[in-house]
Amino acid sequence: MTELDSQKQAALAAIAGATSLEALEEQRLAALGKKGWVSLALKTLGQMSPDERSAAAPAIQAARTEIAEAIEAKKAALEAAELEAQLVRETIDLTLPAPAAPRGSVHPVSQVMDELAEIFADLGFAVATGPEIEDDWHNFTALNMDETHPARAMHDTFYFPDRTPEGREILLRTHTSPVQIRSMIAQSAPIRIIAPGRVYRSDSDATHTPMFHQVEGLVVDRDIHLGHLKWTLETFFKAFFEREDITLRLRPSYFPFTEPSVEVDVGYSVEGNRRVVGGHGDAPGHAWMELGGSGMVNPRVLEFAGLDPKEWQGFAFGLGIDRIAMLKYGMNDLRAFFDGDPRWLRHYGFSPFDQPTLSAGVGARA
Ligand code: FA5
Repeated sequence: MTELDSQKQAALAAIAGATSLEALEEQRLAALGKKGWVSLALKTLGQMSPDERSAAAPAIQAARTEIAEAIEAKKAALEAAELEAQLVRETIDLTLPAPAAPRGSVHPVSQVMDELAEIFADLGFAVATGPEIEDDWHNFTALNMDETHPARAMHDTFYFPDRTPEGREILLRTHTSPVQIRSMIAQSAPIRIIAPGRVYRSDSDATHTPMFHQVEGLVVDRDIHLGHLKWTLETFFKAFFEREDITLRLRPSYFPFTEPSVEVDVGYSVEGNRRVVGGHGDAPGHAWMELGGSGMVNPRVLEFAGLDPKEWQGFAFGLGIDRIAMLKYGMNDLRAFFDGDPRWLRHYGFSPFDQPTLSAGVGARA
């Protein structure tokens, strides 16, 4: 056996015996590294005569190839073994109960916004939105409340110190009614929209909060009358409260932007300490509860929005979303809606997986 042969046999044996990638790398350097014996043997070829070289070179080249292949094969085997060992080490015990992952829930207000958007969509209404930071022209003036109108004082308004470039006062909208104006200006008539969203008034007790939610409704078309308003609200409430015995009472009222104006009351009774909607408010054990305002759009408002009142009529309504949520789902104190107490949310929240939800669309844009 030549010296080269015995060196090769020794190297192949060491490679076969390597138990780690590090040990294998040592063997690679010892043979094929710059100062490895294969590299040194290759260097000796330079000093040989051509005849000697062609006699010696094939054996050295063959030894280099054989050792390189042996190293590659061993490397693959060691890596596979390492992976196998890792898989054994990191086995997951699927019989263990998984730790409970905290899961959020849909806020009742978002849920109710989804529900009413779906019901009104069935009646042909689109969802419209407007800014929560409004100017006093959209919030008051175009709704027939000029600067000196006493009705402005009925809304406890949060004003900003600045004005718009046109000199209008900037405020947090006190109702969703400015969306009526924006929709009429943007899309002209006919119109059939609802506008759910946040509104702000400086007000706080068990049934009033400084931020609350309303849903505006607006229909503008030809030959629209109060009967359409009553049918629309009645149909909506029957679908929303999932009861056929919903009784509405339209009570004469006053809003500068509707004429005539009617307050919308619904009959209810008290079961335990819960108010349950349904039945005639004048029946024994029943009473009426106000849910919102409504009426025929004042012709002056149509004019402000650029529509000809001789050609177009409309009805509008504004309902308190938080109030109808309390009624449907049995909460007593409105303030808890906005305390952010996770226990309240766990109790009254809805699973987003139980039914499809639009809240990302409606709530986030409003
Ligand atoms: C309005 O805001 C009118 N824009 C409604 C309207 C629209 C009338 C279109 C005619 C045509 P009002 O201030 O009454 O009206 O408020 C409407 C409803 O919002 C109330 O019936 C009540 O359900 C709710 N609401 C009013 N203030 C609060 C409050 N601070 N907290 C919670 N809900 C409130």
